[in-house]
Order: sequence, then structure tokens, then C-alpha cells
Amino acid sequence: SPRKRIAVVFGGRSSEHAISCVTAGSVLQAIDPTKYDVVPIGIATDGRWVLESGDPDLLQITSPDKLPEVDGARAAVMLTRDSGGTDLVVHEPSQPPQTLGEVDVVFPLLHGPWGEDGTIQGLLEMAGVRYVGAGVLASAVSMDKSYMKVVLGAAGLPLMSSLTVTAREWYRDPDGLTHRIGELGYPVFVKPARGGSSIGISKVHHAGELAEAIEEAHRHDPKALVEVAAEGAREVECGVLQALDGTPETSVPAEIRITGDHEFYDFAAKYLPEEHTELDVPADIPDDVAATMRELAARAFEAVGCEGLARVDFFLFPDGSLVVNEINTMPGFTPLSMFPRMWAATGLDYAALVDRLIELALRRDTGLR
Ligand code: G1L
Repeated sequence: SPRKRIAVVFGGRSSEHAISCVTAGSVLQAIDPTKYDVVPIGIATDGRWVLESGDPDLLQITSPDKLPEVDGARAAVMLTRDSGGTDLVVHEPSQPPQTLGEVDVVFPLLHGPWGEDGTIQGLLEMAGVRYVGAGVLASAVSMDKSYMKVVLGAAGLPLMSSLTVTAREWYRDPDGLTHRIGELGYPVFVKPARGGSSIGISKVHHAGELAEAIEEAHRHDPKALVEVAAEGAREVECGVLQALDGTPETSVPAEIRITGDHEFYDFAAKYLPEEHTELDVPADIPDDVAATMRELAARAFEAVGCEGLARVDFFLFPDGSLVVNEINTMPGFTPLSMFPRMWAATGLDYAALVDRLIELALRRDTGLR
């Protein structure tokens, strides 16, 4: 049989365009070229799909003021479904459309709205093409903090107390909601329910700061989540990766230690990690805590119905108790990111990780015959 063709899709309309390009550069270099035929597909900032050059040098950060970006001037590409499978078709300007042939797996490296929230997964389902990672529902649930709470809570996983506040509810009854939030207990974090990055998040210490924080969150999403702050807790994470038979396997846990005066793991801490955070891989935690974490991480993965991989983030309190903070179906994925580093510490290197994810995608049922 011919070599399988893997399309790596990256860029996109989100604020994380550049990090997606950098991640694609790492994944493109890690895919075994003797085993797979790789096609780099960029989504330009205006939403156009283009055939990229695949030159790894163009997908690196060479200087802080020169971030990589998809070259929107390149030839347009589209996925089309026909009787034989899903083909990639290239349109060079003023030339007839040309087929690149069938794609066997899409590796979607996209964040936030239009990519991580289940929309690209839905597009790929419709096209009948196999893809890496979580499906439509699990992607959408893990992008929406209020539904994430519903699903994880229903599965009996320990969570911080929280309340979802829509813009309409807040407009109708700010006093009633302020009272209910007071019963949760301050301090709380107020966050936009959807949106992968830390934009629009504030820490609120008393009722007087609440309205401004909720209004700020609502500028990013008409649905906000108000959540009790995990004061005094450590932030620990665990990677989940399916075995080829579907069993969720877990990595050794790791810890994020925030250095400097950041009140929480905010945007700067997340995107300038070397300046504000230290990663401890593996985390320096007792064996029984690590074992409980790994069990809870696998349960969270199954509760949300994830596929492929997920990173599960926890709060660890001084008494040894654990609370699930969130589950992320599209974690940071360069070789220096937490998820690949946790797996490296567990004995699976970056190339093996990428290979496992592709093998899992090839085993997916498209429902098409
Ligand atoms: F396809 C996977 F494996 F599911 C996958 C997809 C996306 C893993 C990790 C990511 N991560 C990202 O795309 C990003 C964090 C770089 C967003 Cl731009």
C-alpha cells in the first residue's frame, strides 16, 4: 500500500496563530518521512486555506519581533470528499485545480474559536477524513469551562465551587447573583467561559470588585464562570495518552511553579514561560498523591469522552487533596511544552508521541464505507 499522507493544519484566525505555526514546525520535523508523506496546510489570518512550503526555518521564532505567520499568498487548498476518499485539491491562481491525492489523517494544530472548539473536527467529520485528537463534543466541552464543570462534576470528579453567569442573567439580577457569589466565598476568579488563553480573567477579593470583573469577562464571552480561587494550592498536571487499544495511559505528573509577582498563571506567565514559570518534571509530590492524580486524570479523560490525548490540570492542597482545574484536549505541544515533557519523563519521546497520535487516528472509524 502507498505511504499514508498526513496533512498538518495550522495557523488560523485565533490569537495563537504564531504558536500554532511554531508547533507545526516541531510536528512536521518529528513525523517520520520514511513512513508518512507530510503536507503542511496553513490557515491564513483571514481564514483562507493555503498549501505551505513546509520549510521548517519559516516556522520558527527567529527574533521576538518577527513571529511566524501563514503565507496567505500561497496556492489555495481545499478538502473534497469523493467516492474514493478525501482528496486535497490545490488551486494555483489562473490554473485548473490540481489534486494532491488522498489525505489519510489530518493533524489539526489550531487553538480557540474555529479550531479547538470542535469546529474543525466537525468539518473533518463531514469530509470523512480521520484526524488526530478529540472529537467534536470533547473538543467543545473542554473549550467551554461551564460545560467542562457540568461533565466532570457529573462524573464525580472533585472541582472548585463555581457559578456560570451569562450577560443576560447579570443584567437582570446583579444583586441576587452578587449574593450567591458571596456564598461561594472570596476570593474568586472570574473568567470568560470559552477562549483558551488567559485573556479577560480577573481575581476578585470582595463584592466591590465583582461587577467590573464580570463585565470584563463578558467583553470576551457573554458567558462567564465565577470560580472559588484555590488559595495555597500547588498547580500540578498530568498527561493522558491512549494506548493503541484505546486505554487511557497517564504520564508522571509535573508542577508549574510561578515565579515573580504573578497572582496567577496569567497570559504573560503562559506565553513567556522562561520568564515567569519553572516546570518541575516530574513533580516533587508523594507517590500516593501522584497515583491518585493519574487515576483522576484518566477518569476525567473518559468523562469528557476524549480521544488521543489530553492534559489534565489539578490543584494540590497542603493536606494532600486534589481538585481538577481543567482538561485541555489541545495542550501546548512543542517539545518544550508541558505535555511532551511529561511524556518524555515517562519514557516516550516527542517523535514517538507524534507517531502514536497518528497511529491512533488511522484506527478511527469514519463511519463511511
Ligand atoms: F492533534 C492533537 F494532537 F490533538 C493536538 C492538537 C493541537 C495536540 C495539541 C494541539 N495544540 C495546539 O494546537 C496549540 C496549543 C499549539 C494551539 Cl495553537
